[in-house]
Amino acid sequence: MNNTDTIFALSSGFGKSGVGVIRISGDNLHDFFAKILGRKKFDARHAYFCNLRDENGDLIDQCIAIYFATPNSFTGTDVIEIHSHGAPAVVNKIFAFLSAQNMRMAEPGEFSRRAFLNGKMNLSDVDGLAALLDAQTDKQRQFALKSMLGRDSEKYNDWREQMVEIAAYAAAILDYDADDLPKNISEKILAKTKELFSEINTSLSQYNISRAITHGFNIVLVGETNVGKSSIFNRLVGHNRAIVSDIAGTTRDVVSAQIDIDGYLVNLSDTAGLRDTDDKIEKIGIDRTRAETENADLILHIFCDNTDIATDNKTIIVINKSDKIKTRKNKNAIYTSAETGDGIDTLLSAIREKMHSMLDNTENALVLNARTYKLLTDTKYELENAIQKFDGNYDIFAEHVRTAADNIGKILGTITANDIMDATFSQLCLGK
Ligand SMILES: Nc1nc2c(ncn2[C@@H]2O[C@H](COP(=O)(O)OP(=O)(O)OP(=O)(O)O)[C@@H](O)[C@H]2O)c(=O)[nH]1
Ligand SMILES: [Mg+2]
Repeated sequence: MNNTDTIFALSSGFGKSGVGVIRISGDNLHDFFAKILGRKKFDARHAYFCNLRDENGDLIDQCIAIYFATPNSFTGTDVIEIHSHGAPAVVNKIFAFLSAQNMRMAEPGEFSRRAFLNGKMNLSDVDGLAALLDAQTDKQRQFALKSMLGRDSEKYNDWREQMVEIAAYAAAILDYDADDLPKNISEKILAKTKELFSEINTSLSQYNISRAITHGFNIVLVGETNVGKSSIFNRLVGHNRAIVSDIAGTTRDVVSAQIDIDGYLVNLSDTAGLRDTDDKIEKIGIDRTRAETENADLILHIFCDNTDIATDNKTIIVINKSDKIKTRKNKNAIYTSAETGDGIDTLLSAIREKMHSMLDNTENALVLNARTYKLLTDTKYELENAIQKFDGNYDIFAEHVRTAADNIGKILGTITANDIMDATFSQLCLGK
């Protein structure tokens, strides 16, 4: 991948659409823009009407074209946006024209990569952008947008700066007289490290929240065969997605559907009924049920009699076929009838309550993915080591905190070990 090539891609969705937006990024696009516009003078960030013509002068399409001059563009390079009609034939013709101009099709994520290399975004912002582009529901949009606009990187930068400062003071304790340093500096840096450790620990504990918002809140229906799991599943999804029959063991595989509840993405899974069986396929299905249960944020345990079993916070006990039950003895269960619709609203309210109690008021949760979670976990362990193994040796303490800061730097994609070293004394005021 060459970062100085001129690259292009369709930035809008491919397919029949009113407008297609083709983005071009390169080092000097000024003359090319003048050529397609047929005028020498133009302003950057100004929309121009353009009769886009191929090499033979034949009209390709009537477009709007905008020129963004480096560094004031998404990628930091020169950028041109061509807004053509969205028909695939038009877009393909423009692609052929651009290829003939010594430009090439961008690789996936190459525009963002340039934005990162040109300092327009750090890796954490890029993670936020990726989450935003994936957003299907309103809550996902809100969550990702904050991250993309730098809320997460602000927090990472703040943590990192504090760690650099702590490491610098720890190193200074070795090299300077106590009189030259702020009062009680050793206690202060230890306390500060403990504070950071606890903040990072809290953020890590919110990983599940981040996962549930970005990838969906997992709800799994489990229970014995024939209790009506698939029937309830269909009620919740709103159509007959899963097969229902009075034959025990109808559902053998996991059947999933995504629904939007109050702006949250919900992954709802119907599973194979639990029973002792010799059937090879059914057994595999039952194993899958168990695996789904492990990944569940909420389990709907379905029965069809007045069962009274203990439950945990992650489970809602549902007693189905209420149309056949005379007395409702279980006060902790929700009685439903997938047949008549009785109790389905109550069940939905209970689901909502569980979901909101896990996911609401988590404005401060970081958008964590596997990469950032791993690096943040490493950071936590470095701080933990700094605190727990501290025996008056500030050298080792500083080293742990520096490594912790390095890990945060890796999250942002902005740091090398030298960076920390350089920062150590230059940015500090040692009290004199
Ligand atoms: N009377 C009554 N029958 C129901 C109700 N819900 C489901 N049934 C019937 O119970 C039978 C089993 O329903 P399913 O939804 O297939 O049950 P399941 O738990 O998914 O069963 P498996 O997939 O075999 O584990 C079907 O004949 C349904 O029509 C209900 O609320 N009342
Ligand atoms: Mg079923």
